Amino acid sequence: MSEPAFIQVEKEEKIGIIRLNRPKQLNAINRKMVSEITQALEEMDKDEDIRAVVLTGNGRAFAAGADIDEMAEDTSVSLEMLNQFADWDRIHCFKKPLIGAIQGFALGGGFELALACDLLFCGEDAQFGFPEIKLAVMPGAGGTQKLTKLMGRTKALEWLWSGEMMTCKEAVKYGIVNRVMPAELLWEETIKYAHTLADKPPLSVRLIKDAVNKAVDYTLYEGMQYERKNFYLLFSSEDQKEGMKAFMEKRKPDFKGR
Ligand code: CO8
Repeated sequence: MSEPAFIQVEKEEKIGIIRLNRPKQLNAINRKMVSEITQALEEMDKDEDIRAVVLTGNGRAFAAGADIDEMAEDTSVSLEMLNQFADWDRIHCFKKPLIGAIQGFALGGGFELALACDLLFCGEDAQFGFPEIKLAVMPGAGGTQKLTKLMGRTKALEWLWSGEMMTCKEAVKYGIVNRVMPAELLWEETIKYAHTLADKPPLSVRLIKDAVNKAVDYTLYEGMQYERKNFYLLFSSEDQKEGMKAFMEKRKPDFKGR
């Protein structure tokens, strides 16, 4: 990947790190930034050493939304021709665990990017919301769909129509956020958690994510059939033999991701 302009990409042992890096604009998400995130994720998906990825923002916000300056002159036709959501869709194809470490604002497209993560850890200063209605638009990268699936139709409508920000405590109550902690502990705790996940057998981690994602859209019957296929699949891995052998030999397993 050539040097990205709007994100920073790092690797810490088995953890990939992506930092949104437009702090002066509160990490407002422009199109180039989305394609940089997508490209970084795709490279990390292929990197066998990386077992989990943490996504965060530099400065006082995670991301205050899509870049309003960039969108202001768009038309329906220009948006259709740009097909910018193809990049957003690719974020959802990422197979490894993606953990969001959220500080400050996660608004509009920034909230949608947070909702594209598998787990969200946030500092006590985090605030989430969809202020699009104040700009006479609406969420476009999955916000209406994901919020509704998380909190139910009536609550989602209330938040989306008001455009107000919810606190991290409200976000926990609605099942949006996994953990809230003092802002100064956010990074340390998120990385610590990512390392524990990185030590788990990677194929199990991956196929569990795959099956859980199906639960959102499939009927219970379809989901259970799908789960079964993934369950069988794991029995052709070396890690399954190693995991069960190590249990019987009363030793720590050594998982290779094969
Ligand atoms: N776009 C562009 N610039 C922004 C954005 C943004 N979304 N948010 C903040 N900035 C800029 C400000 O313009 C300001 O720049 P400057 O210093 O040059 O004036 C700088 O960041 C700092 O912001 P503020 O001075 O406003 O900081 P405050 O602490 O006073 O306020 C707020 C913080 C409340 C977050 C305020 O900045 C704000 O309301 N921002 C806009 C929030 C918003 O409306 N977000 C939704 C945008 S629309 C959207 O996300 C649609 C998504 C559709 C799908 C994705 C498609 C790509």
